[in-house]
Amino acid sequence: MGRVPQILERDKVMAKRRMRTPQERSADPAVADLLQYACDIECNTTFDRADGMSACPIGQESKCCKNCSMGPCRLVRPGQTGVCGATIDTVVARNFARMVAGGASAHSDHGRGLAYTLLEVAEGRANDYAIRDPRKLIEMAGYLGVPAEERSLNEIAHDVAVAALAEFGKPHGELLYTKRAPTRRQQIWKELGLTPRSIDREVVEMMHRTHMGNDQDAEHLLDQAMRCALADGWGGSMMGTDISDVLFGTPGPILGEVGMGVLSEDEVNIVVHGHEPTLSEMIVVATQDPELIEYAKSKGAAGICLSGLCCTANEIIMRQGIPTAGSFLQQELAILTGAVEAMIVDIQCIMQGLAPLADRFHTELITTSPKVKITGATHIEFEESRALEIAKHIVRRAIDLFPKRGKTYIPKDAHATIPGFSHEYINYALGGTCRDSFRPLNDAIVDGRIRGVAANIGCTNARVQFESLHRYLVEQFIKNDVLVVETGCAAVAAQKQGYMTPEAALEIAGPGLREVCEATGISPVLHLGSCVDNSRILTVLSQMASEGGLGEDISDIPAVGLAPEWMSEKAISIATYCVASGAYVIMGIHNPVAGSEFVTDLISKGWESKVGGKLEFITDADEILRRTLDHIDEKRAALGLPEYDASKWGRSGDSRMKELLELPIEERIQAVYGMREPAV
Ligand code: BF8
Repeated sequence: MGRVPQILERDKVMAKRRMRTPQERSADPAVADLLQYACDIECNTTFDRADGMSACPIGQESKCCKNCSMGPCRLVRPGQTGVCGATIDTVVARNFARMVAGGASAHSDHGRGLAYTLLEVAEGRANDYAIRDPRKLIEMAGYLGVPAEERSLNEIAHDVAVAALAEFGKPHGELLYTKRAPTRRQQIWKELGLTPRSIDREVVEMMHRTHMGNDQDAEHLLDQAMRCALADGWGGSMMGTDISDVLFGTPGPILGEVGMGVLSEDEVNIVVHGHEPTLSEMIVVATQDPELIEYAKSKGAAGICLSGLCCTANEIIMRQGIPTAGSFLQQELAILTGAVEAMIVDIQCIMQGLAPLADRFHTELITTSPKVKITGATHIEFEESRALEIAKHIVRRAIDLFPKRGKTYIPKDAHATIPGFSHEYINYALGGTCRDSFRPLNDAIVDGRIRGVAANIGCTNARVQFESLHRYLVEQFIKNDVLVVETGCAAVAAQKQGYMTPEAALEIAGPGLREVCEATGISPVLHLGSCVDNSRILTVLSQMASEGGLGEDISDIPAVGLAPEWMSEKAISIATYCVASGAYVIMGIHNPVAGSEFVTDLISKGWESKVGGKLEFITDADEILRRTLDHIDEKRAALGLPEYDASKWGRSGDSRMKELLELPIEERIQAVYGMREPAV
């Protein structure tokens, strides 16, 4: 056991609280090791701050309203209302709805940024970028009603970008991408008035309706929360994913490495952190520039080592194979290693604690987005028209810091992974070259080799042991023949467990899932990308529904969505759009609507009878597992599928996978996934 972290001078006020040991704070031993090191060198991290300050019990259950200056009102006694008379149900529903609006705005503004980049590329004003997946561009054109025949790629890209931007604020009509949902789902939305009109409109209306003196009916408020979330999932996020694929390539399987051990002892370490691939993709190019590599050598470094954190990491590992240093709660730890010359951040999930921490080391924290400045950080604003020039400037600054590097502490922790399972690649992997199709996946579920699907997504959260829920649940799912798909920080956890390699199938997957993995070469846990790429899960589910054999709607599929360690408003928006799309979603940590029994019931049983999906907050890992498997089995029964029976499978004797696993990993990737298309 490690020592209990020391209480730093400025935290003495917290001294009465028990601080967790590093092992209690993290299920990842390498992270626990770094937390011990943080304690040894007296560095304060998010874990110390979480231990030192309890979550506000009133706010935690949404029993506080601060939407006007007659409050804030704390509704802590039965029947108590706010000064304006707002009931607890209204207050709780409003708070939840505002979380949805916050999350939807973040994802969608990210998508808007990409649409502007596409426009600049089409107009010849961002020449460091190119259209790398023309097929996807033409597919987008189809969804957005843009003519593609006998037109140049730039002409199509221009009109696609303009049409995408119009989806944010068009005065009439409905979001065009909602047509990608199964027909039955579209009907449900239409009947209930939930089809989003335009993205900004739904977010603005949500904020308007939660302003003092407006919508004061919990159910009505939460209907708009669903419409707002749908504008994120089937709008901002989905277009963000598509445009990223158009500009940077649609991902396919690629070899990567994950863990803090990807940081280099003798090279210049540059860590990119945040969400937008526009910046990180240019940093990738700059770090591979021979001139800059020579410059790094002139400063005594062996070269340049680029790695990623959070969703930026997901974006660049699945397209370029750039290693991932870690997820959300590892951002401070990366700096703590003393080995990072520059941490380059753009938007979302960036802790302000990074700035004072960087001050203790030689690390430069560089903000780059016009939307994000952090006091104490260096701001170098990124412009698409000068993308590579700016990226090179930033890399050069990082190199200049290498001679100032002091003592380092990099855990030996790096795990092989094969990310990059886009919708298109899953189609290929499971369908085969001549029959792009989800048929074999559906068949595997129908016959029971695959019991069902779990989409385990979302954040890590300093209030619970780091990755403990992700690690436990994903392992149990695959042991129980549940195929797992992952995005965001959850995906980082599974990669560190080694579950995104086919070896995991042989080692721990249940017998049916193992047969499918053996036959197709996929791993039992598939990496679908960043949080914006949860939209890929929507399109995968839609195609499964329309493929046949699993009902006619997303709500019929034996699948569950989970965010057991969520922390951000984006996670709430994702959960809400998944539920509104028909999915059962389980989130952990705490129930943010616990203040109202009515709202808690409404988003579970109420939403289930309304839209077929439901949202529940459950903290116990075994209960999450039980409910997930029960739901999958109930959906199987409702479809008339055979009862799940593990004893039927696992006698295939297919030795091809074993042979392949003996090959060096690069050769194996070529042999199993050799169809990965090079970037155009
Ligand atoms: O968008 S999973 S901590 S990094 S919010 Fe943030 Fe949560 Fe990570 Fe990506 Ni998503």
